Amino acid sequence: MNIENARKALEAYFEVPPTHCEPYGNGHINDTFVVADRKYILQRINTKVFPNVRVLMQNMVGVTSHILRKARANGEDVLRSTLTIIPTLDGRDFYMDDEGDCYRLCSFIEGAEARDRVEGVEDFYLCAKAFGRFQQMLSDYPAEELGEVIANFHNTPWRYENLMKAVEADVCGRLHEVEAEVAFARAREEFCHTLERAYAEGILPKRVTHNDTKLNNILFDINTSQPICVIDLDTIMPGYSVNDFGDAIRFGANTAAEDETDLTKVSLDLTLFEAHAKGFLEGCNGSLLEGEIALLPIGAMMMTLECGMRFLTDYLEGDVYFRTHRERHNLDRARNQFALVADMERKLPQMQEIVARLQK
Ligand code: ADP
Ligand code: GN1
Ligand code: MG
Repeated sequence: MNIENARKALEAYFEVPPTHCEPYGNGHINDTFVVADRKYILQRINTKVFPNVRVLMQNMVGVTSHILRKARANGEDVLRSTLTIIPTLDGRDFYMDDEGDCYRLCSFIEGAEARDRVEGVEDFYLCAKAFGRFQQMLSDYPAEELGEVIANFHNTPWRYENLMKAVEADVCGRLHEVEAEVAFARAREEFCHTLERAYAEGILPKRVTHNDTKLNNILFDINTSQPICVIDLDTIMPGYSVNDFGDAIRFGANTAAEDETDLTKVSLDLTLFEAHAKGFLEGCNGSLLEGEIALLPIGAMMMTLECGMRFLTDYLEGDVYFRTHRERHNLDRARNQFALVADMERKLPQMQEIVARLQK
C-alpha cells in the first residue's frame, strides 16, 4: 500500500489535509486507510479489479442514497446506517491522481467494527438478518440503473472455464503443485451449472444483490454487538439471493479461517448455518420464492466452490488478483475452500432439512 500517494490524494478533499493516514482493515481488494484519528476512511479503488470506477461510484451513490431515504423514513441513525461518500473539493465522488489511481473518501462509522470471526451464534443470526434486510431494502431499486461493474462476477460456469484456461496456460509453472485441486474442480463441472439452469427454468430470479457478503463487510456496534451497516458496496449488481446467502456461509460458518492450512480444522458449522438461514429468511421478510429458498444450501456450496476456483486460478496466474500475505497464500485458501465444499457435500441432507424446517 502506497501511503505517500494516499496522503497526497487527501489534498483533493481538504483545504488543510489531515496528517494522520494509516492502512486499515483486512480486505483483499482495495487499499483502505483510516484518516484523521478515525474520522474518515480513504480507499484506493483497485482499478485492475474495477476498471470502470465511474460506473462503480454511480452504483454506490445510487444505492447509498436509496438506503439513506429508507433509513430516514424508518427513523434510523442515518449517519451509521449506510456509507456516506464525501465529495472532493471540486464536487466529484472520487479522485483520480496523475498515475491514474482512483480514491474515494467516506465517513468513518463511529463506534463500530468489522469482524473476521463471529463471536457467537446470535451474532451470526443478526448478521444474516442485516444482509437479508439489505436485500429487502434494495428489492425496489431499479436494477436497470446499475452498471455491471464486473462481468460474470458470480457466473460459476464462467469461473470454471477461467480456471481451465489458467490450467492450460500454466504461466507460472505451478500446475504440477495443484493437480489434486484441479481434479477436484473438474469432478464438479456439472454442478457449476446448477444455478444457471434454475435461472433458465424460472425457478431462480435475478435480484439486486450485494455479491460479497462476507462477515467483515458488515459493521457491528462495539457496545451492543448489533450489526448496523452493510459496507463494501462495490459489487452490487443483479445476482442470485442464494449466492448472497451462500457467500456469508462460506466465510462465516467455516469452523476455520478462510486461509487456515490445517484442513482438519475446516468444516461447516451446522448450528451457524441454521442461525444464518433463519436470520436471512427473516431479513428478506417473505420476499424469496419457495424454489429459491430450497436452493439456499446449493448457494452455500456454489459460492465455496467458486471462491476456491477463483483462488486456485489466481495462484496459477501468479497472484495477480487477491492480496496475498505469504507464499502460496492463494493455494492455501483454495485448499481450504475445497475442504469446506467436501464437508458441505457430506452435510447437504442436513442443510436441506434445516431449510425445509425453517420454511414451514
Ligand atoms: P475491500 O473491498 O478491500 O474488502 P472494504 O470496503 O470491505 O474493502 O473495506 C475494508 C475494511 O475497512 C472493512 O472490512 C472495514 O473493517 C473497514 N471499513 C471500510 N469502510 C469503513 C467505514 N466507512 N467505517 C469504518 N470502517 C470501514
Ligand atoms: C474479496 O473485497 P473483499 O476482501 O471483501 C472478493 C470476494 C471474495 C473474497 C474472498 C471484488 O472480497 O469476491 O469472495 O475476497 N471481492 C472481489 O475472501 O473480488
Ligand atoms: Mg471487504
